[in-house]
Amino acid sequence: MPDRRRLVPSGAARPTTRIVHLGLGAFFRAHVASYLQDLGGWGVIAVSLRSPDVREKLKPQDCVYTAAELAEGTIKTRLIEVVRDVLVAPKDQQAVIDAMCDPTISLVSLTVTEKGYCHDPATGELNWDNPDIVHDLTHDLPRSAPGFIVHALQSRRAAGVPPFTVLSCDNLSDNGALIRRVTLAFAEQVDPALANWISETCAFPATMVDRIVPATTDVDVATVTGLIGSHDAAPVMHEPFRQWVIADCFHNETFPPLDQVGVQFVSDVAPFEDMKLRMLNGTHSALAYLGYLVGHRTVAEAVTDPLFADFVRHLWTHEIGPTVAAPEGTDLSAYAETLMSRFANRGVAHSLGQIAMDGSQKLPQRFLAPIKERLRENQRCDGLILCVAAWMVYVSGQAGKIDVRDPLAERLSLASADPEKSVDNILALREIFEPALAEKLKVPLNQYYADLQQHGVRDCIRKVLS
Ligand code: CS2
Repeated sequence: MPDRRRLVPSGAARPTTRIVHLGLGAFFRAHVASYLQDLGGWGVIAVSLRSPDVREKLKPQDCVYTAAELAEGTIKTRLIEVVRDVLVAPKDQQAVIDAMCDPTISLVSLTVTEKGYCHDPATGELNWDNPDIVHDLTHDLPRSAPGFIVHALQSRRAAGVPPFTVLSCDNLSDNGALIRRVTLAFAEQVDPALANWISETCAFPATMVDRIVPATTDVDVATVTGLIGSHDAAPVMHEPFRQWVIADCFHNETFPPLDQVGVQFVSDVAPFEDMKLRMLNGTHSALAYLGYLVGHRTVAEAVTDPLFADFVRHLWTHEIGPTVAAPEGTDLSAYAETLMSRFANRGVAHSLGQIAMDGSQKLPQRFLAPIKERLRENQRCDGLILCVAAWMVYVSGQAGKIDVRDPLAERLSLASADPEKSVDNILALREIFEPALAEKLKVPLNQYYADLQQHGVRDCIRKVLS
């Protein structure tokens, strides 16, 4: 864009760095950073754990970028200036550790997606065979999120610096307990005394985060550039809604007073998290697999298809809703209707392919946990089982027609190579399915898998609704 001036900071004072954030995706920049921008005073060193792309775009514009709020027919832009520096972990490992060890850093937050926890999704335990964990246990400088956290805490302890708080902001059940568990397991291997110190002194509050943030496209870059009159190489697009609920386990100056900007500090995050993870993320994944197979490409497109809207409402009312112990005072059907209008927002082009990614890491908390509860109580959950079958069809890749992105993609493709045995082979993947649940799902999943191929998605949905 040689004819456009590059985006520059506004000139307002920038906040001092007090947070290191791992995982520089669009979600962090549209959610966590937007709250910090409202709050003021808390700057962030953002770390990309993999690709240097965003750094290359952000650094020339001094790490500022536009957050564009997408309502139907209108776009509101806002400059976000809380990111003070960007590091790329594979290249700047020591710099990342140094930043995390700086005594002025009191918080390390994470949006590294489900697979970034290097855990076994079926059990929630650290996966010792994860290649990043194998690497981190045999090298001085880490590359995984748990590896960076443990190395940095080890250096802080050695230097007599108190630990930072670790704040997981990913869509995982009991995310605080999960990051605590994988951190302690890793630390135990490095030095049991370190694990002990972490266990006694370091806080890992649970959180629930919510904002729909589609991946930024080239068209978005051009649109934002047109709106703001200068070239922003790294804008983020997001819906108007946002919510952040954090477990209230600290009352001191080491944690940003986010309650001043609408974040809820609560004693128990679980009801918020269960509700959001199952109602929102669960039906997102339902739409992703079933919708994709009939040719829909965005969430808004899928829910304006009446059969899909009915199916999502069926899941909320009859299968998922009954498993959710909503937070006190929450009307679950009103929550569901708000979700429907958020999904239907045509301003947000939220691609089903984006949501379908990493299904092996998402299935347990989105589909399998509610299925387990429904089966235990002898209640129907055929809609949810259909969603799992649709995921199985999706990950079979349909002879190269679907670009399956998943850390287990290779094993999923091998498992589904023989159409007669696909379901049983996929059910045998212990990282995803516990043996007892796999056994219970064998018959209905084989049935739905065959029905999906023979009669198609629409017939199967009609069968569930009938
Ligand atoms: C989505 C989430 O990609 C996905 O799996 O379900 O990113 C979803 O948009 C957010 O959790 C909404 O808060």
